[in-house]
Amino acid sequence: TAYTPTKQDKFSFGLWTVGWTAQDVFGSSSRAPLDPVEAVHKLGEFGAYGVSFHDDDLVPFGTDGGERDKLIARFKEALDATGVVTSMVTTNLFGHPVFKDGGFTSNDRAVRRFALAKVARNIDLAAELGAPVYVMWGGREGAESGGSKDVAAALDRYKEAVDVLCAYVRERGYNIRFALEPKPNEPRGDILLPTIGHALAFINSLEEPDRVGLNPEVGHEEMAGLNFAHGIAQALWHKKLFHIDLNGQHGPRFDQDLRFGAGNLRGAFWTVDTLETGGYEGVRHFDYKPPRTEDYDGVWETAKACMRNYLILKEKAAAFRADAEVHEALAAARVDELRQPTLAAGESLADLRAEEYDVEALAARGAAFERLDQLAMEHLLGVR
Ligand code: GLO
Ligand code: NI
Ligand code: NI
Ligand code: NI
Repeated sequence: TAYTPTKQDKFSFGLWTVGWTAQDVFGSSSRAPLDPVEAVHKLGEFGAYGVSFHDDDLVPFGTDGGERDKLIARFKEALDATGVVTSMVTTNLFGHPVFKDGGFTSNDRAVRRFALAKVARNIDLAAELGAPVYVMWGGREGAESGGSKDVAAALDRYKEAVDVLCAYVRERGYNIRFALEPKPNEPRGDILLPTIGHALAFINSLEEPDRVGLNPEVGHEEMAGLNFAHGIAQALWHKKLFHIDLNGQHGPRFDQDLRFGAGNLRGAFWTVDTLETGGYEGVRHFDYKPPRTEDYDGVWETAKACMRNYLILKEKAAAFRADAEVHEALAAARVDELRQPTLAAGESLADLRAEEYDVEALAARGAAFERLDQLAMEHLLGVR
């Protein structure tokens, strides 16, 4: 039936999303821990294509040797039984107090060395499980105060870490690309690489920039007051949209991690439109947190709703793009004209300077954007 996800839709979920036990800054857990094996079975049953995880989601921090192997083996069995794939792997460099000043950019050099060793071990597991993308979210890479962090030195160390890890996957022959996840703040007062734009610029300074792209998250850009659809459109333009974290957010406040479609619904519509028309080929990955109010029935509702909302919005966006009146409105708004180079072949600035311009007439032309936007709104509201 309509809006029922299949593996072709390439939906994936972090184990830490449905598995969040809902402890927050003001209160303890409201849900019992979820076995990763059960998470895989449930998500597979609902039609998900993949799962992602932090090392510590699968193997609690400090678990070694035989016990670690056992946990990995039963996880693999669940993947085999359900056909769910490992679509992304990442490292928890934020939970343990050792990372209180960051992993790659901690002022404490011994902590930085431990952090890199922790990532390398988990990259081996990612390769073993066939994960194509390895995410780096530097949630603790930052500061609360001005004097405590030498930002230039921190960026040197950030670059050193990413360069060393790029060399590692190259030497091992792993088929893994890295994706940096920007976030402006929370848990640190200010986080390094705060937005898509900062992270794109940082990638250019790396030794092997082709191995590194982005994992932008809806809520993170919106916390910074930015337009997420524009952000991912630019990431796609740079060929750097390697992965995505879809969720919902109500403007610049704490990281709400609502299910996809909640929060800024109009933003979600343009996000889906951009992903579906902009050549994105990765998974549609949800990074959200089922609210603390919910029991596991509520958790599964939110997981299904993320996928359902994506499929509903995909249908709405496709209907918008197919609508004859929208085609007219797009033409009236000269949207296609923007694809024409400003200078014709063979022209130079001298030709432009020689031309006569009726500036008043140009200024008097309406842009006709509001009709177009109203049509989009009416598709979204379900009245067209
Ligand atoms: C937190 C981040 C976090 C990352 C995850 C993957 O705000 O969104 O959930 O996505 O650690 O590295
Ligand atoms: Ni987040
Ligand atoms: Ni995220
Ligand atoms: Ni978030």
